[in-house]
Amino acid sequence: MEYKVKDTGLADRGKMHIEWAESRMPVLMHLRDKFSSQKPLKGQKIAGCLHVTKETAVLVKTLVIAGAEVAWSGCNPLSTKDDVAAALAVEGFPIFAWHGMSVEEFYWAIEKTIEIKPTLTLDDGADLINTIHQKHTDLAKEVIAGTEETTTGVHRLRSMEKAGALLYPVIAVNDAETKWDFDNVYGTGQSSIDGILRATSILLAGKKFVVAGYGHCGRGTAFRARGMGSHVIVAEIRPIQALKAVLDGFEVMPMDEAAAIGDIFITATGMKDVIVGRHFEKMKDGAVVCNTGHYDVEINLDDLQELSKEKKEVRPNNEEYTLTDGRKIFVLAKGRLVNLAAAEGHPSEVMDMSFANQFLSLIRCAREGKNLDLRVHDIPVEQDQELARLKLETMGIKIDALTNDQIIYRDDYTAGT
Ligand code: RBV
Repeated sequence: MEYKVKDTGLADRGKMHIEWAESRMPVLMHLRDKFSSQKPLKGQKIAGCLHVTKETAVLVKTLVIAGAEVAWSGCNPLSTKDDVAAALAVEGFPIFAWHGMSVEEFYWAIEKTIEIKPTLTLDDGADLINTIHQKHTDLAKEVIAGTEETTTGVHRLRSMEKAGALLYPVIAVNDAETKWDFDNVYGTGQSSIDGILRATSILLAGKKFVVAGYGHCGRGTAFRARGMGSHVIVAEIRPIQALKAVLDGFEVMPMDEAAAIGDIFITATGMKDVIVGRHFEKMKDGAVVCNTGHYDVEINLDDLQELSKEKKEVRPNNEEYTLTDGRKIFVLAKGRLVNLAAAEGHPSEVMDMSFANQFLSLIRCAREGKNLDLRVHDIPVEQDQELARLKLETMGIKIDALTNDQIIYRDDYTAGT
């Protein structure tokens, strides 16, 4: 079995982290148990491209227990937890991921996973699907379907669908309510704050905290920053999202204005060039800038480099740029997602639902075989509700149910005042 990780000597620590995650992911563990004898993924070869974290390890092990053969790479050069990767390698999983890999190594790793000749693919950001579509169209014919974990990836896949470029169907796991209303909101909110704190150790209370983008991720981050006592400012381009931010009690203004005010900036937009040269020119001395969107395109670091005379790493994941006028701006995690690069990504409890959705979606693909239409599919509502029900059950929380009489009332369109 081939693999490439940083250091297999880290495996013991990785194994403990994975066990810790397993103890916090009861829904996925329940499904693992449920499908362990049935083996619905038997005969399936799954290439996966998703952050190598303790939570992902729980998913990978679950897929194999359900009968699949897997090959795995990380979906970001800075998000791999080397101890977890080591544990997976030592346990016999073909894994190609290490922290700090170059962009060339990143694509090399994806190519290694494609050697498995996948029947199913699992993406976070659509880099694996893209590689298959661009370089292995012959192999795409053999792929039954794929799944996509994140907003940016689903966006790209919908563009591919529109352009008629999609070669096999994909399930948009991101768009499940039990994914984006939890992982994207509470996961990103907590883990982004976690990343900022680990990289800076600064006090959040009293700081002007600028959040660019008020989608699920930005909203989660804004709420958690407020919870820590920051004064939160939101920058948006969409009127409805901006209005939501206003009514949620945040100050809303364009980035051109916020740039001069903020102490901490975080981008969560999925768009490129959200913070560029003219913003850096206005920023206060000591401003901290980071990103929690999928790609490292939101903060234009070339612009910052051009304005700077010196750059040095002052703490792990924290680079100080000294501008020619003497001001210092601190960039976290090289503008890559701060929550995964500087911290451990979303907490296990929330990845529990995201990855349960991944697992059930891959089982659905295997069951459907070639019957799925060639398009981007949503998660069935029943799956969403069932996962929420299971999650509540594992939390020991009971809820009400409608009586028959209430169901009749609900469906009776003649009822009035
Ligand atoms: N994400 N995974 C983790 N702990 O494994 N944390 C975050 C983890 C995923 C999350 O689902 C999001 O959609 C994606 O990373 C962004 O790349």
